[in-house]
Amino acid sequence: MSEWTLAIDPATVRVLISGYQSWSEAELRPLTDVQATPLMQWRQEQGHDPAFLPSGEAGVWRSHTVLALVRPDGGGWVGAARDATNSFIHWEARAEGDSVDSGRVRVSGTVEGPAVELTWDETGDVIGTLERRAAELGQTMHARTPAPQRVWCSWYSYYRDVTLDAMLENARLAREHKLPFDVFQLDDGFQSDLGDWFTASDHFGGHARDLPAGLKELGFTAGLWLAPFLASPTSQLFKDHPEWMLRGEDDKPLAVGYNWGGAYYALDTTHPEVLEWLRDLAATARGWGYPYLKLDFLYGAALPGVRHDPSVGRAAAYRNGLQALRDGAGDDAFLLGCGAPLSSSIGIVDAMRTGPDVAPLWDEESRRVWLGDATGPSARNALHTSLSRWYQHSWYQPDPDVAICRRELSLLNSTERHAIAAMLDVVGGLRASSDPIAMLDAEGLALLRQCLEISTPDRPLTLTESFGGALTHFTRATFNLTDSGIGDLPAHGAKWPL
Ligand code: 9PG
Repeated sequence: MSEWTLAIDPATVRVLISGYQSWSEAELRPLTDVQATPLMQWRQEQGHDPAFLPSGEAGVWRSHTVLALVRPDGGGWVGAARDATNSFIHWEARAEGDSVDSGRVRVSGTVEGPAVELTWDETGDVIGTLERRAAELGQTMHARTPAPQRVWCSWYSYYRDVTLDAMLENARLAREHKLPFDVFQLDDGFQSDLGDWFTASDHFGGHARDLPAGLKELGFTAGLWLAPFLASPTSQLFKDHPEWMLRGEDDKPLAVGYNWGGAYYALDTTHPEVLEWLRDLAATARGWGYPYLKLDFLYGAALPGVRHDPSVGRAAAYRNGLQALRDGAGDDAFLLGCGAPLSSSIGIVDAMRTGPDVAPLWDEESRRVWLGDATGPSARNALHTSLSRWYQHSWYQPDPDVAICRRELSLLNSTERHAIAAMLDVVGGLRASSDPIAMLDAEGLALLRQCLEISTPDRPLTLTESFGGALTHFTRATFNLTDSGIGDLPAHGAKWPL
């Protein structure tokens, strides 16, 4: 463990943190605030690293891979790591004392896995130093940052009820309206069970391999969602290979989350047969005609547990599993990580979800505030976290999730839809939409076209001011994530362009 003590009044310091995986919060907050941690244990392992949870304490902030502390003059300190290939890096900043005379901040950096060098810079320019250290990490890990894709994704309007016909109908309409999508991506719902990717669900109306040819004819690349490290207890995969599962101390398969109506398990990626199966899965999807894969719930392979090969640490186990998928899909496949340990994926994925899911509603306050869980789907949570990870564009193409341009099937108002569009421009990564094209009127289509315009990532103007606990002041837009208007900025709104 490396430690530093800063002689500074904690009440004057802001902290910028990045949570463990795609859905975990990233925030810019006064150091003396409370870092929320989910009240329910199952939300801890599904949204965070259970081995290094958000503290839940006032004045104690935990962050993964990088951490920054900001003084009122915009200078401060940046902690980072030289490498995250096979290690997890845990940062903690702790406020002690509360006055100019006795106040100090203690910072620690701990590496789980093979030793890596940590950097700790005092700087007059936190923004620039964090960008530089992030870029160096990206270079060391051979980050892939291909051109951002413009993706239509089935999830946020069809959810698990997606059908082959709905995919083709939306692609046909997109072509008719000359919407500039590159990829049509089929999400969760086509498969018969979690882990049984090769057999179709009853309602899908076909097989996943039936889709790519039709999309190609319409001028689109086919994309497919997989949660390749997961298996449900009802799946054939689990029945055939119980010995492939990550286990708990009790030697039983470990429940790694609750979704799809119950608990699910994860594959043990230190098992050579599992790696072979993963290579085969990705190669098969590629063979069906999907050069674009959204690889979801990847955190499952990295959870603490009992593994076939106990000499492999969990960061390395995760990375080996991800590499097997890359090997199977081919070097020229486009891989989007999701629900994934972030820095551990650099150099293997092309793009990465950098926040929780967008939803057609602004905020779910009861879950976020009362259950301490801001990893749930909402426009507010997605903006909050993706904006606070702006510097990660040197690790992969950031994917801040979909725009929502429709008015039907949505509780978002036009101010909130505009704020999502502004966020997509500022983040400057992947563009995605899930709106049924038939639901878009002229205004909706115009907003969608705007959201599909590729831009370069923007930079923050300042870290010493923020509206709503996230990084909100950029050179191209200012965001108000609070529930009240601030000057001429409406609640849940963005001033964009500035
Ligand atoms: C498909 C979806 C979409 C979406 C992904 C992911 O913690 N959770 O319970 C949780 C459930 C679903 C979820 C994220 C978190 O959404 O982000 O885009 O692909 O899976 O099931």
